[in-house]
Amino acid sequence: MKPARLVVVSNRVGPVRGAAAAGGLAVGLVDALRENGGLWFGWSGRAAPAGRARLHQEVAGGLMLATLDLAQHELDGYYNGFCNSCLWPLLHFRIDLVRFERADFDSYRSVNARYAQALSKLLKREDVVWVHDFHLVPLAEELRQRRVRQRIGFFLHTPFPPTEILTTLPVHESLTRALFAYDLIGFQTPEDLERFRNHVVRACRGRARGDRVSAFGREIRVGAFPIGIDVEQFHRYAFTAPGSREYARMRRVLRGRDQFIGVDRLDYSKGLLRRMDAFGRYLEKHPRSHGQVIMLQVAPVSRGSIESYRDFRQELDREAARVNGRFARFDWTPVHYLNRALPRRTLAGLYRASRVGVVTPMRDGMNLVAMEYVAAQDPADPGVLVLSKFAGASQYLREALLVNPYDGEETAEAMHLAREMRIQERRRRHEALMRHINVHDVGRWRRDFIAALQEAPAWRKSVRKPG
Ligand code: ADQ
Repeated sequence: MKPARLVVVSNRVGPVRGAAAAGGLAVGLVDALRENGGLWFGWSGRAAPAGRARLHQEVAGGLMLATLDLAQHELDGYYNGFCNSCLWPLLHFRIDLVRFERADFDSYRSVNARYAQALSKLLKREDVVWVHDFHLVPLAEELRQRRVRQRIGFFLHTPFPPTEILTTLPVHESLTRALFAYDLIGFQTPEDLERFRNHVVRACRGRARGDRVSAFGREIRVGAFPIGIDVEQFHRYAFTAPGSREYARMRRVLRGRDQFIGVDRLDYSKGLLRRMDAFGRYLEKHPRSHGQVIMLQVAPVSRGSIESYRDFRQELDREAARVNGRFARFDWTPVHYLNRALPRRTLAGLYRASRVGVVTPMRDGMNLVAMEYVAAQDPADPGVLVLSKFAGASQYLREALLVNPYDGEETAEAMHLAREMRIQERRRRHEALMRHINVHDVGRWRRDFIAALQEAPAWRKSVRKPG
């Protein structure tokens, strides 16, 4: 059954027309909206002077877009402050990097209230509302206070941390209570779901039975909905790449060398420092690889205005330079490092031209790069994926070479095994990985979530008191 209208709310809206080029999530959401005649609501991406923050409405590619400007002080408090300097590290188990400021939390609440105020006026009676990610936890609670009774679901793209970590946040109860204003909460993996259930029971005196969780006087539905990629689109790019001039150039540059590839936003959760270190260990242990392999790391700058990100970037520059300084020869530079976003077609070609995909985050909700790398491979001669045990994707992509990214020796050894792996085993693993990626694609993710949201019981003010 299709909802009368789907309303998607996410911090960033669009692009709609260039969604295929932006890739990942944008494609999945645009398709969901197209199927369900939808509205997409969120931040405009612009900072406006205080008091002049406006709501923009437009029709783009057949969809309604409604976006709000944020004032600079809101971007500082809500976005750079509470979202990216407090919640993001906390959700990735990095209490050491968390910077909690009550003023930032107040800003987070007030931006969510402002979003709710604007959105509540746009909603129709039969709408189904799907809210995305940690920027917007209090949105449903704010909407409920404005008498919104439609079904509202929430999907968390990041991991859900253990209760011991979450409860270090002084406002954890306020956030958990806010989650109970949704009708359905979706997580990436059964492990995240289990940690949420455990948190509700241990920290909130709630109850958890199957897909029902109750606390704060409400019972809601929960589930694991693993996100996937748009496989067809990636195949199209990767399978046409070998005929292109750009691809021929990529091969020429390699001159028969084996390429290891990493593609990540420049974020400390992605494990780039330890990956460089592991690559250095690999080179040290396998001198015969010298001159024969290169590591291409593509890492566009992300959240560059936040101090911890700037520090991290400098450290990474140093680490890449250290490996190059130690091993490079006049005719061979082992680490190639690009700080840029690339078009999807180029990315697909680079994946395909790479013998090993190195995806080693310290912690990650899912990780779409791992799936993109596999989907881009030539099934007759596929490359090998080295994947962190701490990415959500490792729960599903069991035939990758799974590593503990904290163990540099183990990661280096996996790089070696990946490069040396015989073709029969590469094919066997690739086939098994593709079975998951084909079945659990982005279309299935959104259809499963929307169906579960529609089946969730309608909002009632107070259901069961936890007993
Ligand atoms: P991210 O942390 O952004 O997403 P990921 O899942 O790897 O991580 O997705 C990144 C996307 O950006 C991929 O589609 C990738 O191709 C693209 N990308 C990265 N570097 C690029 C570059 N240089 N040029 C062009 N494109 C680039 C969050 C969570 C993840 C979760 C996703 C989806 O942190 O855990 O998997 O949402 O839920």
